[in-house]
Amino acid sequence: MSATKKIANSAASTRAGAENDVQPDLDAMLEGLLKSTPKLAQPGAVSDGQRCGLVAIVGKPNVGKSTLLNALVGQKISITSRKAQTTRHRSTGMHTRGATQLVFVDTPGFQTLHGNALNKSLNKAVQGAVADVDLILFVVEAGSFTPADARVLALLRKNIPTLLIANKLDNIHRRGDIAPWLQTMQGKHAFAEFVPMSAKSAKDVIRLLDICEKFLPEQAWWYAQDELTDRSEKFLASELVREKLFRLTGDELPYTSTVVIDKFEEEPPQRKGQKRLLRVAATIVVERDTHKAMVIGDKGERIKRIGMETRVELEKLADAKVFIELWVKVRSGWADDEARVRSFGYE
Ligand SMILES: Nc1nc2c(ncn2[C@@H]2O[C@H](COP(=O)(O)OP(=O)(O)OP(=O)(O)O)[C@@H](O)[C@H]2O)c(=O)[nH]1
Ligand SMILES: [Mg+2]
Repeated sequence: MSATKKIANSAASTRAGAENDVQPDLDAMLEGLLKSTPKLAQPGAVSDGQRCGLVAIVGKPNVGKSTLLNALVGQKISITSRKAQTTRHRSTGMHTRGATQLVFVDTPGFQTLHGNALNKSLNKAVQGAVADVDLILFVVEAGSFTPADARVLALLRKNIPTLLIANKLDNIHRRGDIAPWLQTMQGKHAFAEFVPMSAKSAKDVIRLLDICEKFLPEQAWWYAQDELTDRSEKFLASELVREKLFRLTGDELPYTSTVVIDKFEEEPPQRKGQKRLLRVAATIVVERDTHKAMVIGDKGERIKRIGMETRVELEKLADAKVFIELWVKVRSGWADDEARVRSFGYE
C-alpha cells in the first residue's frame, strides 16, 4: 500500500473541512470530534468483536507528546522540536492492530505564561480535546511535576481513565529515584496506571499500546485499517515547513512565527511509472524585520535549507515529486491580534 493511501490527500479528499485544513475552525473540529470521526460505522453498528476508541495526549509544552503520537502511530504525522510550543493544531493518528483501532489525538502544550490570542486559542484546543474521550495520556517528564503540569492536570475530568506517562525516562540516570517520585504522584490524581517510559524506545511504545487497548470499548472501527491520519498532505506540508523553520533557527526566533500555504497543486504523473507532482508555495510569517533576516540567512542559505529539507521529507511522506517555493513576510503583532490569529488558521 502506498503512503498516499494512508494520508488524506487534500486534492482528492472529499472530507468536510479538508479544503480548510490549513485554516481549520478548531472549535468546530473539536466539538465534532466524536460526532464526525465515525466514517465506516454507524452508531450502534455491530462490532464483530472490534474495539475502537479515542485517546487524547495532553501535557505542558515540550514533554514529548508529538514524539509519542508519532511513535504510537508508527509514522511521523505531528511535527516535533526541542522548542516548546511546537504543536499548534489537533492532529489525529490511527493505529489498527488485531481487532483494535486506537485513535490518538495530539494537542498543543497547555500554556499559562502568556495570555495572548494565540495561546488562548491553543489552550481552548486542549480543553476541547479532553472533554469526550475514552482514555487520556497525561504526559510529564519523569521525575518532575511543576505548577505548569498541575494546571494541565486540573483540566482533566475525574471520570475519564487517565494514565500518567512519565516520559523521557532515558534522561533519568538513577532509576531508583523514580519510585519515590511515582509515590508522590499517586496523591495528585486517581491515575488508572503509571507508565514510566521513553517515547524513543520501541519496546516501551508497544507496552503502552497494550495498556491503552484495555481501556477501549467494543465498537466497530471508525477508519479503514490502513489509514494513519485524518490530516491532508497540504496540512502536513505547512507543518513540515514550520518544523524545519523551528529546527534550523536558533532560540532567537520566537515561537510566534507561522506558515501559510499559498498554493498546493497536484499534477498527475506525466508517464507510467512516474510519480505525481505536488507544487507548493508557502509564506513564513514573522513579527520583525530582524526575524525575516534570520529566516532568510546569509545569502539565502537558511531559507534554501528549510525548503530543501521540507521537500525531501514531503516527497517521502506523500510518495510524490515535490516543488516548493518559500517566501517570508513581516506582520508585526499577529500573535496578539485575535483577527489575525484566526486568519492564520487558529480559532
Ligand atoms: N530524551 C528524550 N527526549 C524526548 C523523548 N520524547 C521526546 N523527546 C524530545 O523532547 C522534545 C520535545 O518533543 P515534542 O514531541 O515536540 O514535545 P511536545 O510535548 O509535543 O511539545 P509541544 O508541541 O511544544 O507542546 C524534542 O526534542 C524530542 O526529541 C524521550 O522519551 N526521551
Ligand atoms: Mg507537540
